[in-house]
Amino acid sequence: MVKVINWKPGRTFNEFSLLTDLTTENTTLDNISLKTKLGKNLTLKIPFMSAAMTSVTGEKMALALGKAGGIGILPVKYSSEKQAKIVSKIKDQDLTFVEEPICVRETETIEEVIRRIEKHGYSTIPIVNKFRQLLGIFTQEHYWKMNISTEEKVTKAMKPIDELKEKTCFNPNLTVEEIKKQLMETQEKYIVVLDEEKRLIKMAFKQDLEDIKVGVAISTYLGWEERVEKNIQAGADLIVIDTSDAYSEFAKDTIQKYKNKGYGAPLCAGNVITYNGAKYLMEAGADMVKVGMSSGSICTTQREKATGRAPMTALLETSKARDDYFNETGRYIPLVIDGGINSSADMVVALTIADVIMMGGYFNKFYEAAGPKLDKNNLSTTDESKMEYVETWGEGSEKARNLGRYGHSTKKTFFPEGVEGTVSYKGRLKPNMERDLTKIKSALSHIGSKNLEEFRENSILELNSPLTSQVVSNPHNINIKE
Ligand code: MZP
Repeated sequence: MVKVINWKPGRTFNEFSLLTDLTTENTTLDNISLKTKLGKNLTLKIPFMSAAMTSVTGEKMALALGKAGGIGILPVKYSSEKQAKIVSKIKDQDLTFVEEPICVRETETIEEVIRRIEKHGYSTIPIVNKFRQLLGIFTQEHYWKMNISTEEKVTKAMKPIDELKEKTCFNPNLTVEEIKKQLMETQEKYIVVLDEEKRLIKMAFKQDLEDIKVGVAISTYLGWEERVEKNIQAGADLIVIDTSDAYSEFAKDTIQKYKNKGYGAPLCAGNVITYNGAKYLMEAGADMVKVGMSSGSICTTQREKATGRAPMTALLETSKARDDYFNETGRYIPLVIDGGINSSADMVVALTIADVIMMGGYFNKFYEAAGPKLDKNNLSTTDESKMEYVETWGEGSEKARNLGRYGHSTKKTFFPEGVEGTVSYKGRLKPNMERDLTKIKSALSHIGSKNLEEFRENSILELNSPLTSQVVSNPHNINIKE
C-alpha cells in the first residue's frame, strides 16, 4: 500500500490571479524597489538568477545579468578553473566610459525615442543637434511625471542642458580615475562629458561603479571542496549546490562542511520540493534553499521516473518550512524558485512567495545566452541581424551529461532526463528584462507594496478554474492582429 496519496492536484503559476489592493502615493511605479536580500553579505537589486545551465550562463550572461543587478550561476559542468577565471574577470570589472552613447536628434518625437529605449534598454538618452551638441537629456523616469503626448517633440520632455549643471563636465580629457571620483562624490546617476563647444564626447554611469554579483554551482561529489576554495578565492558571491534532488545525506554533509569553513559567501542548496526536504536543508545550515523538480523547460524527469512537483505547490509547501524554521530559530531562509517560469505573469505569481526566481529557458532566448545562435535555416550565425533561434539543452540531456546533478558517479548508470532543442531568439537581455521588471513593479503597485517583502506579506492569490484561466489569461472573441 502506498504511504500517502495526495489527491489535491499540484498547481503551477498561471493558474492563479493576484487580487488588487490600495495603491498609494508611495507605491507608484517609480517608488518601487525590487531589491532582494539573500543573506548577510548578498543583496540583489533585482530578484533574478540565471540557471546553472551550460546553454544559459557563461561569461556574457553572468556579466550582463550581474550588471543589471541580478546574478548568474556558472554551471558545474565548467571546470573549477573556468568558473574561477570568469568569476575573477567579473569581479575585476572596472568602470569604463561609454564612448559612443546612443543619442537622438531634437527633431524626433517622444514616441520614437521611447521605441529606441525599448530596443536598446538604455534609460538615459542624450538629445543632440546636428553638430552633436548636447541640448538635454531624456529619461523615461522624468517623462512619466509630465503630462505630454508621445506625439510631441522629445525636446518638450527632456531636461534642458541648463538644468544639468551637476551632470555635465566640460573636460574631454577626463580620466577614468577622475570620473570615478566625481561619480562617488555626486548624488547624480550619470555624468556627461562635453567639449567647450558643448559637443557630446562620452558618458559615465554610477551604476558601473557597483560591485557585480556572480555565483557558481557545485555538486556534492568528490572535488567540490577544491571547487569552492578556488571560486571563493576568485571572489564568488554565492555558492549553489546544484543537484536535482537535494533531500539527501550528501547535500547535508556538503552544507555542514561548507559552513564549518566559515566562508563569507552564502550557500544555496537545492533542489527540493517538499516541506521535509526544505526543512532538512535549513536545519543542515543552508543559507538559502532552491525549489523545483520536473518543471524546467527542458526537463523530462517526470516522464522518465515520475518524480517531481508542480512548481507553485512546491513553493507553497517549502514556504511553510521557511515560516516554521523562522519561528523556531529566528533565521529567515530565502527561497529560490527554479524552473517553469515562462512569462512576466509567472514571475509575479512566483514572487508572492519566493525571494528570487531562477530561470533557464527565459534567459536562453537572449543574445547573452551561452547557447549558439542559429539563423532561419538553423545554421550557426554570429550576425545579430540574422539570429532567429538559440540552442538550448538540459543539464540532464545526452549533450550535457551533468552526472553529479542527477546522482550518477559513473557514466554507466546515466540516462537522459532532459532534452535538446531551440528557443526563438529575443534580442538583448537588458531591454527585454527591463520590460518584465516594469511589469513586476506594476503588479506591486496594484497591490500597494513598495518592495518585495511587503509584496510577499500582502499578496492575495486566487485559484482559477481551468475555464476561467482560459478567459482571464487570453484575449478572446476577436481575431488577433499579428
Ligand atoms: P526553466 O527556467 O528553463 O524552465 O528551468 C530551468 C531549470 O531546469 C534549471 O535551473 C534546472 O533546475 C532545471 N534543469 C536543467 N537541466 C535539466 C534537465 O536536463 C533540468 N532535466 O531539469
